[in-house]
Amino acid sequence: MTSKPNRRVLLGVLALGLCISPLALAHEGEDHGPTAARADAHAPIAVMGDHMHSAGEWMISYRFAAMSMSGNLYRGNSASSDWIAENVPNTFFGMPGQPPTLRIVPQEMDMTMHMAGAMYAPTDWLTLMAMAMYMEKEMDLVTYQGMMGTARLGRFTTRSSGWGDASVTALIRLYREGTTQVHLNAGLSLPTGSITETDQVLTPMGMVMEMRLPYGMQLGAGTYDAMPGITYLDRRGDVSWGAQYRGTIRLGENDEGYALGDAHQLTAWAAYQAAPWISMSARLAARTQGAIDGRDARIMGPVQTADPENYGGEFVDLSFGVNLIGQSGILFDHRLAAEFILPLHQDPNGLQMERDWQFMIGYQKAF
Ligand SMILES: [Cu+2]
Repeated sequence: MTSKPNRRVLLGVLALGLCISPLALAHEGEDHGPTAARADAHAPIAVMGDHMHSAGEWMISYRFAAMSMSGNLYRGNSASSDWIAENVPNTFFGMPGQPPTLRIVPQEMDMTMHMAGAMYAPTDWLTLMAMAMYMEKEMDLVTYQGMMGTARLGRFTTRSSGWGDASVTALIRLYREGTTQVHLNAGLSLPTGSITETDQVLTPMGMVMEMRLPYGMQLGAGTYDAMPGITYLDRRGDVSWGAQYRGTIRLGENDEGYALGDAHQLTAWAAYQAAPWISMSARLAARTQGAIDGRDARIMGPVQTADPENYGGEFVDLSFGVNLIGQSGILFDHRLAAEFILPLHQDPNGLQMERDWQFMIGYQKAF
């Protein structure tokens, strides 16, 4: 049931990689022009704000990301849909028409993101960065008939799409000595993404109603968020490594009366540069995020995603990536990178969908 567009993306990446490699190889050793940057001068593509630029330099970037989830985890263990429908309490029970247990159970979720970024360094110790994002979310759910039992009424799909939250970041150099570099990431996320998306929902009573979608299907946080961070980079020969901390601290609550949980992420990676045009990386990332604080009075229903407690948790991911950079000809200094992200450990709060994988591909060009 995994969606076909995602497979097409994977094939596309492989094809691009195959196209670039012979070209880069063919020109190796006959390049008398300016030297291109190293492939491993940038961190794996899913790490944001990893590098700085020299004074006067610009960079534009485009990233595409896909993420897939299926099945459910309840307090860390796999839970079947039927079991959830009969056993997990509905936090809205007691309000008119609300059944005692959850009667609508998410089956699958797919998310895609398009991210456009620009970087500019007014001076050597400062690089400015802006990012905008467009997202598409899709969730398949099963509705169980009535107030109890495991009779399935039907399956339906909810969708949302539009601009997500934009961000602006200043990267401030703290230290550079030889190959060792450390910089601060001072970011601000702007509430440009919608938090009032609606779609049609099949209720346990068999009605189809237009409702506000749960928190996880909204496109933005609705809050200004501080994004502090610090990044460390180093290298020896063809091996490079780095580490980054990044926080997301919600500054107050949004117009609908809640704030997503604060998040903290620590990631570390190592890359091996097999040739100047290609480096391969492995990366570990640990992330912790709090549950949602407050609630949106319009988000209600016998479904896990309507409960603010069923958000956040602790997650550890393992990623494998490749960075390519053209060394000559028309590909000179064009970067293409991809990263495949697998969950190593997931301990989501309450009841949440299980994360399967994430994938990101990005293009970058400096001027
Ligand atoms: Cu850049």
